[in-house]
Amino acid sequence: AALELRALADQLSTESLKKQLAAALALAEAGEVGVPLLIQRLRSRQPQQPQPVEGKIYQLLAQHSSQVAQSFLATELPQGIVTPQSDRGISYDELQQRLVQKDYQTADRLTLQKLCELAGADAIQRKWVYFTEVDGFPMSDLQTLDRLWRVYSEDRFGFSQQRAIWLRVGQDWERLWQQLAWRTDGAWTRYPNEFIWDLSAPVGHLPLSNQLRGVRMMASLLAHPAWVGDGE
Ligand code: UYC
Repeated sequence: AALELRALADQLSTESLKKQLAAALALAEAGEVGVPLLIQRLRSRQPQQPQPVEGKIYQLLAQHSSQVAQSFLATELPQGIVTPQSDRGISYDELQQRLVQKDYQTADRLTLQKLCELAGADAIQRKWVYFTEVDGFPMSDLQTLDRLWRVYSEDRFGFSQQRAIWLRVGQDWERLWQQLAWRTDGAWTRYPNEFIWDLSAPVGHLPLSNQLRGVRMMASLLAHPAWVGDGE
């Protein structure tokens, strides 16, 4: 059994994300004996480059009954595994907490709120972002938002995932909506109940960008220099 645990611990650092995630889950389900191995994986991480498996481990430890797990998180990583960077003094702590809890619906609303904060007082008032405001968004903040979503979603959600699909479909919006399941057979997916608020959603499904006022805001977001060179 000790050997099996060791093999699972090694699997936390293999190439395939799928295998990493499966090992993390198995170690969490192994009970108290798996916890030190999960903690070890977080302690040996590179803090500048948080990985999806580390987000998964953090989520598993956060919901674990183990006292060791709880005190490790509280003393060493109270905020989460992402150190948010903001050029505008914006706090991403609540967003990170919601994502840790997999409360993706609240996280989605907070993300729009953060985009409004990045755009300034007018956008906060109107509660949506005008497309011309997006160009001035700092890379650091957009990358923080994206990193948070990807790390706590098994690498499935986030703007850079939406961008990758958008490029793959030749920047064809109709095909993008289909891929994201934002539109099915010509019918818009209705907010909020028809959207999928868990990891069974297609890659890129979240965060949402309301298309009521056209595609220009999302076009500016997906074309932002923050993503260039990112997995292309
Ligand atoms: N809604 O259909 N959406 C709202 C989406 C459209 C509409 C919010 C996404 C099409 C109205 C969010 C899609 C459309 C309201 C989203 C979608 C439409 C509303 C809340 C698939 C009609 C309420 C936050 C592309 C044909 C009034 C927010 C209002 C809200 C998201 C209607 C997150 C991804 C074109 C009437 N829709 N939205 O942003 O002004 O307001 O909010 O995209």
